[in-house]
Amino acid sequence: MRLRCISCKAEYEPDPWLFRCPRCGGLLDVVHDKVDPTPSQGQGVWRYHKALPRVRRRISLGEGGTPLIRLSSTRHERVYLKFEGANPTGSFKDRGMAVAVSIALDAGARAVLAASTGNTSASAAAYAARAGLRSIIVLPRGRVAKGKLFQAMLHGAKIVEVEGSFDEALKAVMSYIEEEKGLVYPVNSFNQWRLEGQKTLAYEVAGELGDAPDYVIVPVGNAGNISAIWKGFKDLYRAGVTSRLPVMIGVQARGASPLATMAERGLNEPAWFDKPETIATAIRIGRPINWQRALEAVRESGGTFIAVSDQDILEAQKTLARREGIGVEPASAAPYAGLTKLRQKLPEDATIVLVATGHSLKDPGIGVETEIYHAPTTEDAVKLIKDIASKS
Ligand code: AN7
Repeated sequence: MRLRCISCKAEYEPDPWLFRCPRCGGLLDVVHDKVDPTPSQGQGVWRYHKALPRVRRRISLGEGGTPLIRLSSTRHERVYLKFEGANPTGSFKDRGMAVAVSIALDAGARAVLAASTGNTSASAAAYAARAGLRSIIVLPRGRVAKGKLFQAMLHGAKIVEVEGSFDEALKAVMSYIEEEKGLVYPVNSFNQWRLEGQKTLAYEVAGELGDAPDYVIVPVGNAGNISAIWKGFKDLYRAGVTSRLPVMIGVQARGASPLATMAERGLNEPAWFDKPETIATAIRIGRPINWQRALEAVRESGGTFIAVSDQDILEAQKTLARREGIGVEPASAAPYAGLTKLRQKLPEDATIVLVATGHSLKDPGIGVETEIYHAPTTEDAVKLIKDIASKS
Protein backbone atom coordinates (compact mmCIF):
# COMPACT_ATOMS: atom_id res chain seq x y z
CA MET A 1 0.00 0.00 0.00
CA ARG A 2 1.37 3.44 -0.99
CA LEU A 3 0.20 7.01 -1.30
CA ARG A 4 0.24 8.60 -4.75
CA CYS A 5 -0.25 12.26 -5.62
CA ILE A 6 -3.31 12.71 -7.83
CA SER A 7 -1.54 15.53 -9.72
CA CYS A 8 2.17 14.77 -10.18
CA LYS A 9 1.89 11.02 -9.38
CA ALA A 10 4.81 11.09 -6.93
CA GLU A 11 4.62 8.17 -4.49
CA TYR A 12 5.10 8.06 -0.72
CA GLU A 13 5.13 5.55 2.11
CA PRO A 14 1.81 5.44 4.00
CA ASP A 15 1.78 8.16 6.66
CA PRO A 16 -1.39 8.95 8.61
CA TRP A 17 -0.53 12.65 8.75
CA LEU A 18 0.25 13.13 5.05
CA PHE A 19 -2.69 14.55 3.06
CA ARG A 20 -0.94 16.63 0.44
CA CYS A 21 1.97 15.92 -1.86
CA PRO A 22 5.07 17.59 -0.35
CA ARG A 23 6.24 18.26 -3.92
CA CYS A 24 3.22 19.85 -5.62
CA GLY A 25 0.47 20.12 -2.99
CA GLY A 26 -1.89 17.67 -4.72
CA LEU A 27 -4.20 15.40 -2.73
CA LEU A 28 -3.17 11.78 -2.25
CA ASP A 29 -4.69 8.46 -3.27
CA VAL A 30 -4.18 5.16 -1.49
CA VAL A 31 -2.85 2.70 -4.07
CA HIS A 32 -2.80 -1.03 -3.55
CA ASP A 33 -0.63 -3.37 -5.63
CA LYS A 34 -3.30 -5.98 -5.20
CA VAL A 35 -6.65 -5.61 -3.53
CA ASP A 36 -9.18 -8.24 -2.48
CA PRO A 37 -12.66 -6.68 -2.40
CA THR A 38 -14.45 -9.79 -1.14
CA PRO A 39 -16.10 -9.87 2.30
CA SER A 40 -15.05 -11.99 5.24
CA GLN A 41 -15.91 -12.06 8.95
CA GLY A 42 -15.94 -8.76 10.77
CA GLN A 43 -18.16 -5.88 11.84
CA GLY A 44 -19.32 -3.05 9.61
CA VAL A 45 -17.02 -2.00 6.77
CA TRP A 46 -14.28 -4.15 8.33
CA ARG A 47 -15.94 -7.13 6.62
CA TYR A 48 -13.83 -5.81 3.73
CA HIS A 49 -10.66 -5.54 5.79
CA LYS A 50 -8.67 -7.25 3.02
CA ALA A 51 -9.18 -4.10 0.93
CA LEU A 52 -8.74 -1.61 3.79
CA PRO A 53 -5.71 -0.27 5.64
CA ARG A 54 -4.36 -2.34 8.51
CA VAL A 55 -5.16 -0.76 11.87
CA ARG A 56 -4.48 -1.77 15.47
CA ARG A 57 -8.08 -1.29 16.61
CA ARG A 58 -11.04 -1.48 14.23
CA ILE A 59 -13.60 1.12 15.26
CA SER A 60 -17.13 0.28 14.11
CA LEU A 61 -20.79 0.91 14.83
CA GLY A 62 -21.94 -1.70 12.31
CA GLU A 63 -21.92 0.69 9.34
CA GLY A 64 -22.59 -0.50 5.79
CA GLY A 65 -24.75 -3.45 4.78
CA THR A 66 -27.46 -0.94 3.85
CA PRO A 67 -30.59 -1.96 1.89
CA LEU A 68 -30.52 -1.97 -1.91
CA ILE A 69 -34.16 -1.31 -2.76
CA ARG A 70 -35.69 -1.82 -6.19
CA LEU A 71 -37.87 1.11 -7.24
CA SER A 72 -41.21 0.89 -9.01
CA SER A 73 -41.95 4.56 -9.71
CA THR A 74 -39.41 5.10 -12.48
CA ARG A 75 -39.64 4.72 -16.24
CA HIS A 76 -36.63 2.40 -16.23
CA GLU A 77 -37.27 -1.19 -15.18
CA ARG A 78 -34.15 -1.85 -13.18
CA VAL A 79 -33.52 1.04 -10.83
CA TYR A 80 -32.17 0.37 -7.35
CA LEU A 81 -31.70 2.78 -4.48
CA LYS A 82 -28.85 2.21 -2.03
CA PHE A 83 -30.32 3.53 1.20
CA GLU A 84 -27.37 4.98 3.09
CA GLY A 85 -29.75 6.58 5.55
CA ALA A 86 -29.76 3.15 7.24
CA ASN A 87 -26.20 3.66 8.52
CA PRO A 88 -25.68 4.10 12.29
CA THR A 89 -25.74 7.92 12.24
CA GLY A 90 -28.01 8.10 9.20
CA SER A 91 -25.57 8.80 6.37
CA PHE A 92 -22.87 7.24 4.18
CA LYS A 93 -20.22 9.17 6.11
CA ASP A 94 -20.11 6.34 8.67
CA ARG A 95 -18.35 4.03 6.20
CA GLY A 96 -15.43 6.42 5.91
CA MET A 97 -15.47 7.50 9.52
CA ALA A 98 -14.99 3.90 10.76
CA VAL A 99 -11.68 3.81 8.88
CA ALA A 100 -10.56 7.43 9.45
CA VAL A 101 -11.19 7.31 13.20
CA SER A 102 -9.35 3.97 13.49
CA ILE A 103 -6.40 5.63 11.72
CA ALA A 104 -6.68 8.64 14.05
CA LEU A 105 -6.22 6.29 17.01
CA ASP A 106 -3.18 4.67 15.39
CA ALA A 107 -1.79 8.12 14.67
CA GLY A 108 -1.95 9.00 18.36
CA ALA A 109 -4.44 11.84 17.97
CA ARG A 110 -6.47 13.07 20.93
CA ALA A 111 -9.35 14.46 18.93
CA VAL A 112 -10.77 14.46 15.41
CA LEU A 113 -11.48 17.63 13.48
CA ALA A 114 -13.94 18.23 10.64
CA ALA A 115 -15.61 21.03 8.75
CA SER A 116 -19.10 20.00 7.83
CA THR A 117 -22.42 20.78 6.20
CA GLY A 118 -23.80 18.49 8.91
CA ASN A 119 -23.52 14.77 8.25
CA THR A 120 -19.76 14.60 8.62
CA SER A 121 -20.09 16.32 12.00
CA ALA A 122 -22.70 13.83 13.22
CA SER A 123 -20.64 10.87 12.07
CA ALA A 124 -17.27 12.20 13.28
CA ALA A 125 -18.72 13.00 16.72
CA ALA A 126 -20.27 9.55 17.10
CA TYR A 127 -17.24 7.56 15.89
CA ALA A 128 -14.87 9.71 17.95
CA ALA A 129 -17.00 8.97 21.02
CA ARG A 130 -16.85 5.28 20.18
CA ALA A 131 -13.05 5.45 19.98
CA GLY A 132 -12.66 7.49 23.17
CA LEU A 133 -11.53 10.59 21.26
CA ARG A 134 -12.88 14.11 21.44
CA SER A 135 -14.31 15.86 18.39
CA ILE A 136 -13.99 19.43 17.16
CA ILE A 137 -16.42 20.47 14.46
CA VAL A 138 -16.39 23.59 12.28
CA LEU A 139 -19.81 24.55 10.93
CA PRO A 140 -21.23 27.33 8.76
CA ARG A 141 -23.37 29.24 11.24
CA GLY A 142 -27.13 28.89 10.78
CA ARG A 143 -26.77 26.60 7.76
CA VAL A 144 -26.79 23.12 9.23
CA ALA A 145 -29.95 20.98 9.29
CA LYS A 146 -31.44 20.50 12.77
CA GLY A 147 -31.09 16.73 13.05
CA LYS A 148 -27.39 16.81 12.19
CA LEU A 149 -26.57 19.64 14.59
CA PHE A 150 -28.44 17.78 17.33
CA GLN A 151 -26.39 14.62 16.68
CA ALA A 152 -23.06 16.46 16.86
CA MET A 153 -24.13 18.10 20.12
CA LEU A 154 -25.49 14.87 21.58
CA HIS A 155 -22.22 13.04 20.94
CA GLY A 156 -20.34 15.80 22.72
CA ALA A 157 -18.61 17.63 19.88
CA LYS A 158 -17.05 21.01 20.55
CA ILE A 159 -18.47 23.25 17.85
CA VAL A 160 -16.82 26.23 16.15
CA GLU A 161 -19.24 28.26 14.03
CA VAL A 162 -17.93 30.40 11.18
CA GLU A 163 -19.61 32.99 8.99
CA GLY A 164 -20.24 32.04 5.38
CA SER A 165 -20.61 28.59 3.83
CA PHE A 166 -19.00 25.18 4.26
CA ASP A 167 -16.13 26.39 2.09
CA GLU A 168 -15.09 28.88 4.80
CA ALA A 169 -15.36 26.15 7.46
CA LEU A 170 -13.10 23.84 5.43
CA LYS A 171 -10.63 26.67 4.92
CA ALA A 172 -10.29 26.94 8.70
CA VAL A 173 -9.54 23.20 8.96
CA MET A 174 -6.99 23.33 6.13
CA SER A 175 -5.28 26.35 7.71
CA TYR A 176 -5.17 24.66 11.12
CA ILE A 177 -3.48 21.50 9.81
CA GLU A 178 -0.84 23.60 8.07
CA GLU A 179 0.10 25.02 11.46
CA GLU A 180 -0.17 22.11 13.85
CA LYS A 181 0.14 18.33 13.46
CA GLY A 182 -0.03 15.42 15.87
CA LEU A 183 -2.83 16.46 18.22
CA VAL A 184 -6.02 16.69 16.24
CA TYR A 185 -6.75 14.41 13.29
CA PRO A 186 -8.67 15.84 10.31
CA VAL A 187 -11.41 13.56 8.94
CA ASN A 188 -12.80 15.56 6.03
CA SER A 189 -12.93 13.80 2.69
CA PHE A 190 -9.54 15.10 1.55
CA ASN A 191 -8.42 12.43 4.05
CA GLN A 192 -7.64 9.54 1.70
CA TRP A 193 -8.24 6.93 4.44
CA ARG A 194 -11.83 8.01 4.82
CA LEU A 195 -12.42 7.47 1.12
CA GLU A 196 -11.12 3.91 1.49
CA GLY A 197 -14.03 3.20 3.83
CA GLN A 198 -16.53 4.80 1.46
CA LYS A 199 -15.51 2.61 -1.47
CA THR A 200 -17.17 -0.37 0.26
CA LEU A 201 -20.53 0.82 -1.06
CA ALA A 202 -19.44 -0.38 -4.50
CA TYR A 203 -18.46 -3.79 -3.11
CA GLU A 204 -21.89 -4.24 -1.54
CA VAL A 205 -23.79 -3.15 -4.66
CA ALA A 206 -21.82 -5.50 -6.92
CA GLY A 207 -22.16 -8.32 -4.41
CA GLU A 208 -25.92 -7.97 -4.36
CA LEU A 209 -26.49 -7.40 -8.10
CA GLY A 210 -23.98 -10.08 -9.13
CA ASP A 211 -22.06 -7.57 -11.26
CA ALA A 212 -21.52 -3.82 -11.55
CA PRO A 213 -24.58 -1.82 -12.63
CA ASP A 214 -24.58 0.18 -15.86
CA TYR A 215 -25.03 3.55 -14.17
CA VAL A 216 -24.39 4.87 -10.67
CA ILE A 217 -25.93 8.26 -9.83
CA VAL A 218 -24.48 10.09 -6.82
CA PRO A 219 -25.14 13.47 -5.21
CA VAL A 220 -22.00 15.62 -5.26
CA GLY A 221 -20.89 18.19 -2.71
CA ASN A 222 -17.24 18.03 -1.76
CA ALA A 223 -16.96 15.27 -4.40
CA GLY A 224 -15.34 12.61 -2.21
CA ASN A 225 -18.06 9.99 -2.34
CA ILE A 226 -18.35 9.73 -6.12
CA SER A 227 -14.55 9.34 -6.25
CA ALA A 228 -14.56 6.65 -3.53
CA ILE A 229 -17.39 4.68 -5.15
CA TRP A 230 -15.63 4.76 -8.51
CA LYS A 231 -12.46 3.49 -6.85
CA GLY A 232 -14.46 0.62 -5.35
CA PHE A 233 -15.80 -0.39 -8.75
CA LYS A 234 -12.30 -0.24 -10.21
CA ASP A 235 -11.04 -2.52 -7.41
CA LEU A 236 -13.77 -5.06 -8.24
CA TYR A 237 -13.06 -4.96 -11.96
CA ARG A 238 -9.31 -5.29 -11.49
CA ALA A 239 -9.77 -8.21 -9.10
CA GLY A 240 -11.95 -9.96 -11.69
CA VAL A 241 -15.02 -9.92 -9.42
CA THR A 242 -17.09 -7.89 -11.90
CA SER A 243 -17.15 -8.00 -15.71
CA ARG A 244 -17.64 -4.29 -16.33
CA LEU A 245 -17.40 -0.77 -14.93
CA PRO A 246 -20.38 1.53 -14.37
CA VAL A 247 -20.85 5.00 -15.82
CA MET A 248 -20.66 7.52 -12.96
CA ILE A 249 -23.07 10.46 -12.95
CA GLY A 250 -22.68 13.22 -10.36
CA VAL A 251 -25.69 15.36 -9.48
CA GLN A 252 -25.42 18.83 -7.96
CA ALA A 253 -28.02 21.35 -6.86
CA ARG A 254 -28.24 24.16 -9.43
CA GLY A 255 -27.33 26.85 -6.87
CA ALA A 256 -24.17 24.97 -5.86
CA SER A 257 -23.08 23.39 -9.12
CA PRO A 258 -19.40 24.16 -9.86
CA LEU A 259 -18.84 20.76 -11.52
CA ALA A 260 -22.11 20.55 -13.47
CA THR A 261 -21.54 24.10 -14.74
CA MET A 262 -18.02 23.10 -15.81
CA ALA A 263 -19.47 20.14 -17.74
CA GLU A 264 -22.22 22.22 -19.35
CA ARG A 265 -19.80 24.92 -20.49
CA GLY A 266 -17.01 22.53 -21.49
CA LEU A 267 -14.54 24.14 -19.06
CA ASN A 268 -11.39 22.46 -17.75
CA GLU A 269 -11.81 23.70 -14.20
CA PRO A 270 -14.86 24.03 -11.95
CA ALA A 271 -16.91 27.22 -12.16
CA TRP A 272 -16.50 28.06 -8.44
CA PHE A 273 -19.56 29.29 -6.56
CA ASP A 274 -18.68 31.97 -3.98
CA LYS A 275 -22.16 32.00 -2.47
CA PRO A 276 -23.65 28.52 -2.91
CA GLU A 277 -27.41 28.40 -2.28
CA THR A 278 -29.76 25.40 -2.17
CA ILE A 279 -32.30 23.82 0.15
CA ALA A 280 -30.13 20.69 -0.06
CA THR A 281 -27.81 22.03 2.66
CA ALA A 282 -25.69 18.85 2.70
CA ILE A 283 -24.35 19.73 -0.75
CA ARG A 284 -24.31 23.53 -0.40
CA ILE A 285 -20.63 23.59 -1.35
CA GLY A 286 -19.06 26.02 -3.82
CA ARG A 287 -15.46 24.76 -3.92
CA PRO A 288 -15.36 20.95 -3.81
CA ILE A 289 -11.91 19.96 -2.58
CA ASN A 290 -12.00 16.58 -4.34
CA TRP A 291 -12.93 18.02 -7.74
CA GLN A 292 -9.95 16.49 -9.50
CA ARG A 293 -10.66 13.01 -8.19
CA ALA A 294 -14.33 13.33 -9.14
CA LEU A 295 -13.54 14.70 -12.59
CA GLU A 296 -11.28 11.72 -13.19
CA ALA A 297 -14.02 9.31 -12.05
CA VAL A 298 -16.54 10.88 -14.38
CA ARG A 299 -14.15 11.09 -17.35
CA GLU A 300 -12.74 7.57 -16.97
CA SER A 301 -16.21 6.09 -16.65
CA GLY A 302 -17.72 8.04 -19.55
CA GLY A 303 -20.16 9.85 -17.29
CA THR A 304 -20.98 13.45 -16.55
CA PHE A 305 -22.08 15.98 -13.93
CA ILE A 306 -25.57 17.44 -14.10
CA ALA A 307 -27.49 20.03 -12.07
CA VAL A 308 -31.06 19.83 -10.81
CA SER A 309 -33.24 22.59 -9.36
CA ASP A 310 -34.35 22.80 -5.73
CA GLN A 311 -37.91 22.29 -6.93
CA ASP A 312 -36.93 19.06 -8.72
CA ILE A 313 -35.11 17.88 -5.58
CA LEU A 314 -38.17 18.47 -3.38
CA GLU A 315 -40.41 16.76 -5.93
CA ALA A 316 -38.07 13.75 -6.01
CA GLN A 317 -37.93 13.62 -2.20
CA LYS A 318 -41.74 13.56 -2.10
CA THR A 319 -42.03 10.88 -4.77
CA LEU A 320 -39.52 8.62 -3.00
CA ALA A 321 -41.36 9.12 0.28
CA ARG A 322 -44.92 8.69 -1.02
CA ARG A 323 -44.58 6.22 -3.88
CA GLU A 324 -41.67 4.12 -2.63
CA GLY A 325 -41.85 4.53 1.16
CA ILE A 326 -38.26 5.75 1.33
CA GLY A 327 -37.47 8.83 3.41
CA VAL A 328 -34.33 10.70 2.38
CA GLU A 329 -32.96 14.16 3.01
CA PRO A 330 -33.04 16.65 0.09
CA ALA A 331 -29.42 16.11 -1.09
CA SER A 332 -30.10 12.38 -1.25
CA ALA A 333 -33.12 12.89 -3.51
CA ALA A 334 -30.91 14.65 -6.09
CA PRO A 335 -29.99 11.38 -7.90
CA TYR A 336 -33.69 10.55 -8.37
CA ALA A 337 -34.25 14.06 -9.73
CA GLY A 338 -31.19 13.52 -11.94
CA LEU A 339 -32.61 10.25 -13.28
CA THR A 340 -35.90 11.98 -14.10
CA LYS A 341 -33.96 14.62 -16.01
CA LEU A 342 -31.80 12.08 -17.87
CA ARG A 343 -34.38 9.37 -18.45
CA GLN A 344 -34.59 9.72 -22.25
CA LYS A 345 -30.81 9.52 -22.49
CA LEU A 346 -30.31 6.26 -20.59
CA PRO A 347 -31.09 2.94 -22.33
CA GLU A 348 -34.41 1.34 -21.33
CA ASP A 349 -32.79 -1.89 -20.15
CA ALA A 350 -30.00 -0.26 -18.11
CA THR A 351 -29.38 -1.26 -14.50
CA ILE A 352 -29.19 1.96 -12.52
CA VAL A 353 -28.18 2.53 -8.90
CA LEU A 354 -29.13 5.74 -7.09
CA VAL A 355 -27.05 6.49 -4.00
CA ALA A 356 -29.40 7.95 -1.37
CA THR A 357 -26.80 9.32 1.00
CA GLY A 358 -28.79 10.42 4.08
CA HIS A 359 -31.96 9.84 6.12
CA SER A 360 -35.08 12.05 6.01
CA LEU A 361 -34.91 12.71 9.78
CA LYS A 362 -31.67 14.61 9.29
CA ASP A 363 -33.53 17.64 8.01
CA PRO A 364 -37.00 17.99 9.54
CA GLY A 365 -36.97 21.68 8.67
CA ILE A 366 -38.08 21.09 5.09
CA GLY A 367 -41.75 21.99 4.75
CA VAL A 368 -44.08 19.21 3.62
CA GLU A 369 -47.80 19.45 3.07
CA THR A 370 -50.38 16.98 4.18
CA GLU A 371 -53.89 17.18 5.62
CA ILE A 372 -54.03 17.53 9.39
CA TYR A 373 -57.48 17.62 11.08
CA HIS A 374 -58.25 18.75 14.59
CA ALA A 375 -60.38 16.50 16.83
CA PRO A 376 -61.25 17.97 20.24
CA THR A 377 -63.17 14.85 21.35
CA THR A 378 -63.06 11.08 20.72
CA GLU A 379 -66.36 11.36 18.78
CA ASP A 380 -64.84 14.04 16.54
CA ALA A 381 -61.85 11.78 15.91
CA VAL A 382 -64.05 8.78 15.02
CA LYS A 383 -66.13 10.92 12.68
CA LEU A 384 -63.01 12.26 10.98
CA ILE A 385 -61.55 8.76 10.58
CA LYS A 386 -64.83 7.63 8.95
CA ASP A 387 -64.83 10.65 6.62
CA ILE A 388 -61.26 10.08 5.57
CA ALA A 389 -61.73 6.31 5.19
CA SER A 390 -64.77 6.80 2.95
CA LYS A 391 -62.72 9.01 0.62
CA SER A 392 -59.73 6.65 0.29
C1 AN7 B 1 -26.48 13.55 2.50
O1 AN7 B 1 -21.31 16.53 5.96
O2 AN7 B 1 -19.88 17.47 2.99
O3 AN7 B 1 -19.62 14.78 -2.55
O4 AN7 B 1 -19.76 18.00 5.60
O5 AN7 B 1 -24.24 14.87 3.63
O6 AN7 B 1 -18.63 13.25 -0.85
O7 AN7 B 1 -19.09 15.62 -0.28
C2 AN7 B 1 -21.81 16.16 3.29
C3 AN7 B 1 -21.95 15.71 2.03
C4 AN7 B 1 -24.19 13.96 -0.32
C5 AN7 B 1 -21.99 14.92 -0.71
N1 AN7 B 1 -25.24 13.64 0.44
O8 AN7 B 1 -20.93 14.01 -0.61
C6 AN7 B 1 -20.58 17.17 5.21
C7 AN7 B 1 -20.70 16.97 3.75
C8 AN7 B 1 -25.27 13.94 1.74
C9 AN7 B 1 -24.19 14.59 2.33
C10 AN7 B 1 -23.09 14.61 0.20
C11 AN7 B 1 -23.09 14.96 1.53
P1 AN7 B 1 -19.47 14.43 -1.10
